[in-house]
Formats: sequence, structure tokens, C-alpha cells
Amino acid sequence: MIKNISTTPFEGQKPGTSGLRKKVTVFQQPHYAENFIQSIFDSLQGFTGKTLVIGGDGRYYNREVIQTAIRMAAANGFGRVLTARGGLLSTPAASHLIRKYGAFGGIILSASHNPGGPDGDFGIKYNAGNGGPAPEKLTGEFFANTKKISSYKISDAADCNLDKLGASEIEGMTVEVIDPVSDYQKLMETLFDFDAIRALFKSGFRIRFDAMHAITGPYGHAILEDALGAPKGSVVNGTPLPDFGGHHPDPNLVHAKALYDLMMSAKGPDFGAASDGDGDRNLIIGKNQFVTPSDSLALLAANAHLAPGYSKGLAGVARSMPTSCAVDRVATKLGIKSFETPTGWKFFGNLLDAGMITMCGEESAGTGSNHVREKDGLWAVLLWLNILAKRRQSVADIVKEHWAEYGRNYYSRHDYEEVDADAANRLMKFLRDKLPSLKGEKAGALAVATADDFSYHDIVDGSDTANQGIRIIFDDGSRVIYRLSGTGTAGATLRVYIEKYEAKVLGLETQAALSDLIGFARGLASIAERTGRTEPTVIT
Ligand code: VG1
Ligand code: CO
Repeated sequence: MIKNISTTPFEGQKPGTSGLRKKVTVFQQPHYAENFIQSIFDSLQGFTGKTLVIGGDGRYYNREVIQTAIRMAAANGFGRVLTARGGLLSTPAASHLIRKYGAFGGIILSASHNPGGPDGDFGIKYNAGNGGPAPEKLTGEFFANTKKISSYKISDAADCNLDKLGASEIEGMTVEVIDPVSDYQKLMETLFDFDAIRALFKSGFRIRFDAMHAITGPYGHAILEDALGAPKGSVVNGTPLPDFGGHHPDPNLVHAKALYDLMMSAKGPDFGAASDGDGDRNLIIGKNQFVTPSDSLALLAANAHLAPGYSKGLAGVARSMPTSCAVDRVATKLGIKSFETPTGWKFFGNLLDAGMITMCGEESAGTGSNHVREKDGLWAVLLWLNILAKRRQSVADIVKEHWAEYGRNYYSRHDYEEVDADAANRLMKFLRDKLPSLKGEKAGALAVATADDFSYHDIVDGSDTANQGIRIIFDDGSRVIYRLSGTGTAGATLRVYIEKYEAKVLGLETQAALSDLIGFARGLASIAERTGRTEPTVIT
């Protein structure tokens, strides 16, 4: 039976953020998840009888909310829910299912790289029919609806069995449980030369893929080990756990330190990679060679033609504003356009849909292409493997050759996590007010050429997005960027991005190469005085 439950308004997903992310305990409040899901449905039109994809990254509270979402989809008139065994779907796999099966949209339950478990984070996001994150116009409506919601519709049907493949029915709506990996694997087979990668592993090439007890475990086992012949055990932490084994499923040098240490040791394999909670991020480390995500994007763009899916070349590329400009140099050489967008995958969607770009990425370990409308961790790993299988050189040699050809964009991000939100906002306001007087300021031998608060005009839909980060550009193209995170769940996180281009001096240690700019960035914003922090929490 379908029920109308009366409820009270709340403040849901802030417009412009990718989903609603809060502590599990917040989501466990009565009606909380229901309110948000109904606010999403109330913003959509014309979905009666249509398909909704529902899945999540397996974190704590996933199963409960999937059952709730299914009951609510039925009560709201969807014709079919498509989900996967255990309700488990990586974000890129969900994006693919939406596209492949022509779904109206999808609900993805994840807080991405944020920790999980009863005291961890939970999240709900909506992806539209193109498979991509809801555009700003829609997230604005979700937010408005959360503030005026008065009731939600839900069926009182029993839980669906998510562990058995096949179809069942509730309130006349079909619920279909499919294998989470097989459609995604088929897509990867169309893009990459599986035979060449198989031959690479046969030749003795070794990989370690750290799934961080998150969603990519089953995908890694099936594709890397079973299909491509990497030895069993190549995929570690491959069983998704509700609390990610107590770890933080963020594939960076802090949270994937064990992988990093192994890759820097004599007994390390040839190639190391990791992915995050929901499977959209990637970390790439060669033997004795860490690859920054910004460099990885540039390298993948420069070598993409070696993979069958990209053999005809790239239409264009895009990077988020704080991402290093390394990929721009590749684009220039290839004679294609490089677009600069605000942080967040949704800004790539229109460019991908319009066929203006084929590949895109962010400094935060996100890379992807037009095969789906999300960043895709395992895809990046497979593209790297395809390139390695064709070039038969080490990661370190490929990286060094790339720098020799294009020069090196030294790059680092300094995060100050969980700082006082008011202090962080005051710091940003101070910088904003200071912008007009920054020209000519010195950082070592460099002088500020331009400074602005980044804004973006979307040439596809004509929309404008302002206040996307303080951007200070020096006379040699070096950059210092400040922005506040939109994904944290406690206090504010200040991100400072530092970049310096060197055409010839290629072998410096990153922090040393950036030291003048780091000193400038800290001094200009009085970070220590304003936040009480003399050092960042995380340096990547
Ligand atoms: C962070 C990253 C951003 C990424 C976003 C979502 O956002 O910086 O590049 O798109 O996370 O990634 P912020 O606002 O905290 O800087 V994920 O893996 O959470 O889907
Ligand atoms: Co993610």
C-alpha cells in the first residue's frame, strides 16, 4: 500500500554541491533520507513508468536507504528500478547503466572518499538521464524543495531481495537486480586492447590495485585478475566493507601510504593503483615514480590514441581550474582545445554531451572520458595499462619522456581540514577584497600578473557560475589558488593549490620546487594566524 507521510522541511543539499553529504547519524534521523529523496522526485518531471537506477558504494546504511529509495520510487510512479547485486554499484558503473538502459536518472548512495561506518559519512546524489551529476539548476530545485517539503510518498511493501539476480515487483513497479560488473566490463572491452594487456601480464608485468575495501574490489577482481590475467592477489582490500575496514577510502599519498611505500621499495610491482569509496577516483604510482593526477591527465591525453576507443584522437580536453596546466600543453601540441571549468564533474557534462571534449580530469585524482558522465577510477587504470602494454616502457620512463617533451608542471595541493568555518570564510573574503591590489606582488623571483575570483561561462547552455576560487597567476604562468571544499561534513576545508612550470629543470623535489610560492600563499592569506594551523593536514 502507498502511504503519504507528513513531514517537516529541512535544509538539504546546497545548490551546486554534488549530492547531500552528512554524518550517518544525521541520515538516521526519522524521515531525513525520505525527505531528501522526495525533494529530488518533486524536482523531476515526466518519470512515470520510466526506469530509475539505484545503487551505492556499500558503505554503512546503504542497504537501508536503497530499500527506502525503492519503496519511494514505486510510490512515486517509476516503472522500473534497476539495481545490482547487494545494491552495489560504483559511480561510473551507475552512470553507464543510466546511459545504456536509457534510464530517466539514477540515485547513487555514497559519500565518495569520505570515511564510512556508523560514525562516518553517508550521502545521496542524483544523476540525470545523460548519466552525469545533476546540473546546478536541478540541485537548486532540490534545495528549494527540502525547505518546503510537507509529505513524502512511500510503499509499505516488504524489503526486496537484493542478493538474488532477477526481477520482482512492488506496487506494479519492476525491481531488477543485475550483476554489477558485467555491463561495465563489456564497455571497458570496447575501449581497451584486452589482448595487449593480457600479453603484458603474461610477460611478467605486475600490478597492485588497492580497492581500499570500497566499491572497486569486485570490478578489480573480475577485470584485472579474471579477464586480464593479473595474478590472484593483485587486487588487495577487494571486499567492500561497510566501514572500509576503518580506513579512509581516499586514494592519496596519506591514505594509500602502504601502497606508496611498496611502490617505492625494491620489492614493489611495476604498477600501483588505488580507487576511492565509490570508484570514481584513481591514484597512479609506478615503480619509484608517483604520478600526480594532473600529470596523469596530461599523459593519458598524449597517449590515448594507443587505446582502440581513442584511436581516432580526442575532440578536445578539459580540466578543472585548480588542475595543473600540463594537459593544456598536450592539447596545444595535438591541435585541440583545452577547456577550463570549475571544480566538480558536472561542469564537464555539457562539453562531453556536445562532443566538444573526449577526455577530462581534476587534480583530485579524477580522470574520465565520454564513455560515461562521471570520472572513472578503473577506466584510468585500464587506459594506463593499455598504454604500458603498447609502449613497453616503465611508468618512470614514460613520465620522464613526457616532461622532457613538454616541460614539468610542479604541482601540490595543501589542505587545511576542519578549520573554523567563519575563519575560513573571512580568509576568502580578505583575499577577494585584496584581488585588485595583488598585481606586481613578489614570490621569490616571480611577480603576480593577474588575480581574480574564477568564474565560468558554459558555452553549451549559456549559464554562468561565479566565485569558484581565488586564482593568482604569476608572470611565468605559475599559479596559487585558494578555494573552500564543498564536500566536507565538519567545519571548513581550505584548499591551496600551488603550481610552477619548469621547461628544463625536471628533477626537483616537488615541495622544494614550490617553496617560494608556498611561502607566498601562506603569508598572503595569513593562514597560520587565521586558522591556527602552521602546517596543512594533508599535502598531495
Ligand atoms: C572534491 C574535489 C573535487 C571533486 C569532488 C568530488 O571537491 O576537490 O575535484 O570533484 O571532491 O569528488 P571539494 O569541493 O571538496 O574540493 V568525489 O570522488 O567526492 O565524487
Ligand atoms: Co568519489
